[in-house]
Amino acid sequence: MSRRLIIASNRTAAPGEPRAGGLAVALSDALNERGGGVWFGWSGEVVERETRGVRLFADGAIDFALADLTQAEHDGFYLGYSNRALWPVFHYRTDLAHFDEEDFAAYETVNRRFGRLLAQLTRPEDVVWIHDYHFMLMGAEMRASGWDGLMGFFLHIPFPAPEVFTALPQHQRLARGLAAFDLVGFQTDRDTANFRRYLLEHCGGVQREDGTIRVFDRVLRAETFSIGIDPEDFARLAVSPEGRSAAERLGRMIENRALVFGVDRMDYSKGLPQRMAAFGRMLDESPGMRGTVSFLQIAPPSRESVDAYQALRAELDGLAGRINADHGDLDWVPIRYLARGYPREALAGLYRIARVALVTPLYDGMNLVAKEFVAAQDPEDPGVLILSGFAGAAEQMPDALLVNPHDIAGMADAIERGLLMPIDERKERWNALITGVREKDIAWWRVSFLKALEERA
Ligand code: ADQ
Repeated sequence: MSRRLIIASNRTAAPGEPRAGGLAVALSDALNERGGGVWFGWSGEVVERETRGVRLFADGAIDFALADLTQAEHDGFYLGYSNRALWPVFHYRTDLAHFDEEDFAAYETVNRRFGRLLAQLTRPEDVVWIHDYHFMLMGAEMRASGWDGLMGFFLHIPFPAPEVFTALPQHQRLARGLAAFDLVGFQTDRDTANFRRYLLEHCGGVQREDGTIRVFDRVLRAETFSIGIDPEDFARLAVSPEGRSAAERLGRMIENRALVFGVDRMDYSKGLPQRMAAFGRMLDESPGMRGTVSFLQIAPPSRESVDAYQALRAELDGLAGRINADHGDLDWVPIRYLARGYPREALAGLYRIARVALVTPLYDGMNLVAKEFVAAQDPEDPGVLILSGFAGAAEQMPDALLVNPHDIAGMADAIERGLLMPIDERKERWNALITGVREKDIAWWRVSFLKALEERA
C-alpha cells in the first residue's frame, strides 16, 4: 500500500479558490491518484486576531486543512518577506528587495506555526511534500516538532547564483531550513547547480559519492524535476466551444491580421516593457509590417499592494499608449493590452490562433505559458514560440526562437522572423517542441519527484 501523501502550498485548490491553475491541477491529481491525502495551506482569509487552528474539510478524496493569517502575518510574511525579499532576490532583482528584519520575523512565525499545525496532522509513515518559497523553513519546524518521516521540497522559482542568494541577510537560516528535507527539487539544472555550489562553498557541505550532500549534520539530495503541463488537456481546451468562441471574438477584432500574443501575470520578472518596446521597434524598422499584425498582451495585476507592481502598471500603460499613438491608424490598433485574467479555455483558444507567442521573462523558474502555447497549436499550421533564454523552459525548448529579453533589437528581429517564418520551418520546430512537452508532462514531474523521495525510505 502506498504511503499517504501530505502536500503543503501557500495557496491550495480548495473549492472556491479562484486561481485553480496548472499547479493546482497537478497536485490534486497527485493526491487523487494515491487514493487521497491531505492538502495543507493558507485559507486565503486574513483575520484581525490570531487564530491557532486549522479548518478541516473533505472534498472527494482530499482532506483540506486550511489556516488563516492575521493581518500582521499577511503583511510581514506574504507581502513582506515572501514577495518583497525572496521573490526579487531569487529573480536577480536585489535592487527591488526590501530586507526588513520584522518581515523575516513574520516569515519565521508563520513557518513555525504552520509547521507545528502540519506536524499534528501527520503520521510517521506519511510522505510530506512542501512547495515553494513561502515555506522554506517549514520542514525544519516539522523536524523540531519531532516528526522524522519522509519529506521533500520543490522550489517553483529560480534558485539564484550563490553571489546573489547571499545578499539575503538570512541566507544561512534559509539553507538550514532546506537541509531539513530529504529531497529538494528544482526546475532546472541551472538552479540545482546554484544550490549545490552554495552548500559546498558557503555552508561547509561535502558532496558524497552517491551525489547527495552532507551539510548541517544531515544528508540531502538536490535534483532537477522540471515542471510540465497536461498537453492533451490543453489541446482539447483549445478547440472547445469556449476556446473557439474566444478566438472568434478576437478574430473579428483584428480582422485577418497576424496575432502576436503574450499572457503573463503582471510581474516585473516577466519582461513586459521590454517586450512592448521590441514590438514597437519592429514596427519602426519594418514599415511593411505596419497594419498587418496586432499584438495582444493579457496581464492581470498581481500583488497590487506592492509598490513595484504599481510602477510597472504605470510604465506599461504609458508604453502601450505611446506605441499606439505613434503607429496606429484609423482602422488599426497595434497593441491591445488587457489587465485582467481569462478562463483557461479562452487562453487556449487564443494561443491556437496566435502566429507568434512572446514569452520573454527577464528570469523565470520554468514558465508554463511556453508549454501551454505549444500544446494548443494546430499541427498543420503551428505558431512560433519566441522564448527568453532566461526562462527555465529554455533548457528544454531549444527549438523555440531563443532571445535575450534585454536585447530589444534582437527581439524585434525575432518577432519579424517569427511572423515571416515559412510553414515547413514552423512545423519542424513545433514537432520538436511538442515532443518534449509530451515527454516531460505534469505526470512525469509528479511521479519522478515522489519516486526519488520514496527511494530514500
Ligand atoms: P508563474 O510565475 O505564475 O508561476 P507560469 O509558469 O507562466 O508563471 O504560470 C502562469 C499560469 O497562469 C499559466 O498556467 C497561465 O496559463 C496562467 N495565466 C497567466 N496569465 C493569465 C491570465 N491573464 N488569465 C488566466 N490565466 C493566466 C510560477 C513560476 C514559474 C513556474 C510556475 C510553476 O514563476 O516559473 O513555471 O510557478 O512551477
